[in-house]
Amino acid sequence: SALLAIASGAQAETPRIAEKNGRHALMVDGAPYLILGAQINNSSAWPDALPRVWPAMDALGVNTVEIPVGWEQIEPQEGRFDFTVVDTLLEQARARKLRLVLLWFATWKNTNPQYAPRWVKLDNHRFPRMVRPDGTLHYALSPFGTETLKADGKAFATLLRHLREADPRNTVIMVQVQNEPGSYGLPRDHSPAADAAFAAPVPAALQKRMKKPAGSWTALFGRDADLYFHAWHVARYIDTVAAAGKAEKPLPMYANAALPGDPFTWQDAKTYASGGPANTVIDVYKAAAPHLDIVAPDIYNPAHKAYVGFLDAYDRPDNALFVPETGHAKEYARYFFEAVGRGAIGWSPFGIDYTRYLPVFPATPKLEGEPLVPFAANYTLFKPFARLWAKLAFEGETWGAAEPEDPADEHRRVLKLGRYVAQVSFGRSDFGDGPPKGNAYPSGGVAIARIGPDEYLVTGYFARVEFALADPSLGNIIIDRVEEGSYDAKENWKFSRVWNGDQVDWGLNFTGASQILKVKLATYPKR
Ligand code: N0T
Repeated sequence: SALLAIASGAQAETPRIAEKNGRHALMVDGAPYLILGAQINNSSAWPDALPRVWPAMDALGVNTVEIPVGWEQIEPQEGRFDFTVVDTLLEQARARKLRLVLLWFATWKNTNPQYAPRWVKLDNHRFPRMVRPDGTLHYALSPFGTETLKADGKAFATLLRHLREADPRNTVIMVQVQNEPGSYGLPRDHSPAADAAFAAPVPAALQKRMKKPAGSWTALFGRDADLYFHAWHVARYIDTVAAAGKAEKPLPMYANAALPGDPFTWQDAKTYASGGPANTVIDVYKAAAPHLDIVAPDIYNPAHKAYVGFLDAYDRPDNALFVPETGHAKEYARYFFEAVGRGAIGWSPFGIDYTRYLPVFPATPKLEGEPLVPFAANYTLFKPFARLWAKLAFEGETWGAAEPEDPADEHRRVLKLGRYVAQVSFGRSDFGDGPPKGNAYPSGGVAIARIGPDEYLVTGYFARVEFALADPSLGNIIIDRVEEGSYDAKENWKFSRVWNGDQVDWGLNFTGASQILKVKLATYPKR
C-alpha cells in the first residue's frame, strides 16, 4: 500500500492529475487532494526571507505553498547547478508538514526575462529578444530562440532530476512552468524566423482542433492572427520545457495566465499578455502543449460576473480548474466557494507573507492580522475534510456560490442540484423573511456536495440556504433532518446536534462560525 511504501522510505506514487467523466482530481499519495494554497511574494523564496513566510502560512492554515524557483538561483553560471535554496525549501516545508507547488521563473516571468541568469538575459545574440516590425528589439525573449529553449529546458530538467533524487515522498506536488508567459505591447515576434513561420500555413494540429480548413494564420484567425500565432509558439516552447522536466520526474505541470480585463469583451492582443494561456487561447494551448496538464487563470478582477466567467472558461472536461493566483484583498476570499464548488483542485491568494511587501494591485493596507481572517476562515472550514471534499468533487457532484455585489442580482444565487435547487441569499437576519440586503462587503459563500440520494453536505459563511424542488409540481419539499457536525482527524463524521425549529424555519443561516451540515431532504404529495 502507499502507506507501507512511505513507511519503508521507498518512492511514493508520483502526484498526477486524474480525469473521469470530465471531472478532475489532483492525486497525491494515491488519493484526491485539495490545494488550500497561498503564493508568497516573488522575492521571498530565499533562506533569509523564509522566517517571514512560514508564520503567514500558519496564520492562513494552508496545506500547500506556492514558491518560485528562479533559473538564476539554480544555474547562476552556465552548467553549474546549485540546489541549496531548493533543498532549504524542501526541508523547511517538510518540517511544517506542508506541500509545495514550485514556480519555474525562467524565460518568461510576467513575460520578461528578469529571472533568467545574467549569462542568458545579457546575451541577446545567443538568446534573442523579440523584434518589432521596425526592427527594434522588444524586452521579451523570443519563443524562436532555439538556444534559449535548449538552455531553459536543460535547467528545468536538472531541477526535476534533483526533485526525483531529493524528494522521493513528493513534498513538491506540482510545478508551474514559467510565470504569466507571453509579451506585453507586441502581440508577436517579427524576427526573420518568426515572419517565415507566420507566412507558412497554420499547423495541422491547431487547424483541426479549431475545426477550420487549412490556411494561413491571417485567413483562419483574422484580427486574432498574431495572438493565435504567438500563443502557439510560446505554448510549443513551454511544452518542450515541460517535456524535458517530465522525462526526469512526471509531476503535474501547468502554465498560468495574465488575463484580459474580463472574459466577455474582445481586447486587442496589444493590451494584454499575448502568447500566454489566456481564456481566449485555451484551445491553442491544448493543441500545442500536451505535456501541460493544466492551463490556469490568475484572477485579479474582483467583479463577480468576471470572476465567475473566468472560472467557467477554465473549468472544462479537458482542463482541471486551478486558481494559482488571486487577489488577497478581502473581497476575493468568497470566491474560494465558487472555485471549490466547481471541483477546483486548488485555489490560492497571491502575495502572502510578512515581508511587508504588498503589490499595489490588488491593495490591502497591511497583511498581518485582520486582512487574512476571511482567507484563514475558508481553510479552517475545509481543512478537516479537504480530502473528502476532493473525492466528492472528483467522483460526485459539487456546487459553489459566492455573493454577487451587483444590486441587479438582488443578493441571490440559485444552484441547480438536479431534483432540487438551492436558493442562496446574502445579508438577511437569521430569523424572518426580510429581503436579502447583501453583507457589509461581499463576503458570503456556500459550498454543497451530494453525499447520497436526497442528501447534501452544506457549508458556508454569511449566507442563507433554502432548498426547493426544481419542479414544484412534483410535490412539497420537507426537511427530513439537518445534522451539524465536524470531521475528526480521519475525516469521519462526528455528529454534534440536530438543527430544527428556528434553525431551519427560515432557511439554513450561516454566520461567521465554521459550521458543516448534513441535510436530508424529502417530499410529501400535493394531495
Ligand atoms: C502576478 C503578480 C505577481 C493594472 C502581480 C499579475 C505574480 C504575477 N501578475 O503581483 O507579479 O508573479 O503572476 C498581473 C496583474 C496585472 C494587473 C494590472 C492592473
